[in-house]
Amino acid sequence: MTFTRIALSGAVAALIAAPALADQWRGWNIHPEDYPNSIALESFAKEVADKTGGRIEPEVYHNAVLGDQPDAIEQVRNGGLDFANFNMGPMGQIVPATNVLSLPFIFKDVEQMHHVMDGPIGQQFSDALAAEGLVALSWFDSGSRSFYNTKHPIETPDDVKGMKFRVMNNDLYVDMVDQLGGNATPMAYGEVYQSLKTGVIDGAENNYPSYDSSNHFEVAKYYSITNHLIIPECLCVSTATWDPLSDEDKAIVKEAAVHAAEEQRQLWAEREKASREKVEAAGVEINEVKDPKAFQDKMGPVYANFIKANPDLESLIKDIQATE
Ligand code: GTR
Repeated sequence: MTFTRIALSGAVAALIAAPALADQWRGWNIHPEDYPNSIALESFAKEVADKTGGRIEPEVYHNAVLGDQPDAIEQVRNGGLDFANFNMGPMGQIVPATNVLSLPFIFKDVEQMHHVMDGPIGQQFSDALAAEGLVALSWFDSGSRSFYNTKHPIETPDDVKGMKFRVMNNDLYVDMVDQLGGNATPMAYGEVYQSLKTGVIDGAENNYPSYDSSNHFEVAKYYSITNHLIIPECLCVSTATWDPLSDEDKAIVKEAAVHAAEEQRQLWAEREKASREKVEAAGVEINEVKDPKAFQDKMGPVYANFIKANPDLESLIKDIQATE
C-alpha cells in the first residue's frame, strides 16, 4: 500500500513538472520542397510553432508521400491529417460549390481571381468548405493552366481531336476535354510522368511551375497557352483540429496562413517566370493559341450541363463574372 501511494504521487509530480505535450500537426503537400507552396507551408509551420511557443508543432510532408490529393482531402476532412494545401480542382467532387472555380475561363485573369477569393465571394467558398470539415484559412495562387502534349502544338480546338489528356479528378474536366473533341483520363498527379513517357496519355494540362517541377516538360515538349483554367488553392486546416483551439491559437494560426499566402503569391510570380525560361531552354516549344475565344466558345455546353445539374450555383457564377 505504502509503496503504491509513493509511486502514484511520484507519477503525479512528474506529470506536473513535465512541459505540456506539443500538439503535433501533420500537413499534406503534393509538391517538392523547393516549390513556392512548399516554402510557404514551411513558413506557416514555423510561424505557428514560434508564436505558440511550441504548443503546436506543424510538420509538412512534401511530395504527396501521405497519399494523392483526393485521399488527402478525405483525411483532412476526417481529422486523420491536420492541414494541407489543396487545389480546388479535385475538391469539387466533395464540395460542389467549389466546382464553380473549375469552370473553364470562369476568371478573366489571375488578378480577378484574387479579387474574388479575397472578398465576400471567397468567403462563400470558405463557408461551403467549412461545412465539409475543411477550414480554408488563406488562398494560394496556382496561375493558369494550359495544355501540353507529346505530339504537336495545339493552335485550334481541332488540334485536340483524338488526343488523350490526363485531367485532375473531377467530371467537369472530362466534359471540358470532351467538348474539345479529345479524350480525358482522370489520373493522380504522380502517375502522369510515366503515362506520358509510355504513351498511355498524349498530354495533360497545368501551369508552368508544375509542368517544370513534375518534369513533364521532359516528355511532353509542346506547351500551348490556352489559359483555360485558373484554380485557386487553399491552405486548409481540418475542422477537427481547428475547433478545439483556443481563440488565441486560432488567431495565430489564421495570421500565419495569411502570411504564408502572401509569401506564396510572391514566390509564385517569380517561379512562373523561372519555370517558363527553364522549359524553353530545355527545348520546349511554346505557342500562344491565336484565338482563345475559339476554345472558350466550345465551353458553352460545359456551363449549360453544369447549371442544369446545379441550378443553385448559377448566381454564384454570375457574381464571379460580374467582379472586376
Ligand atoms: C498543380 C496543383 C496540385 C495538383 C496538380 C495536378 O498545379 O498545385 O495541387 O492539383 O496541379 O494537376 O494534379
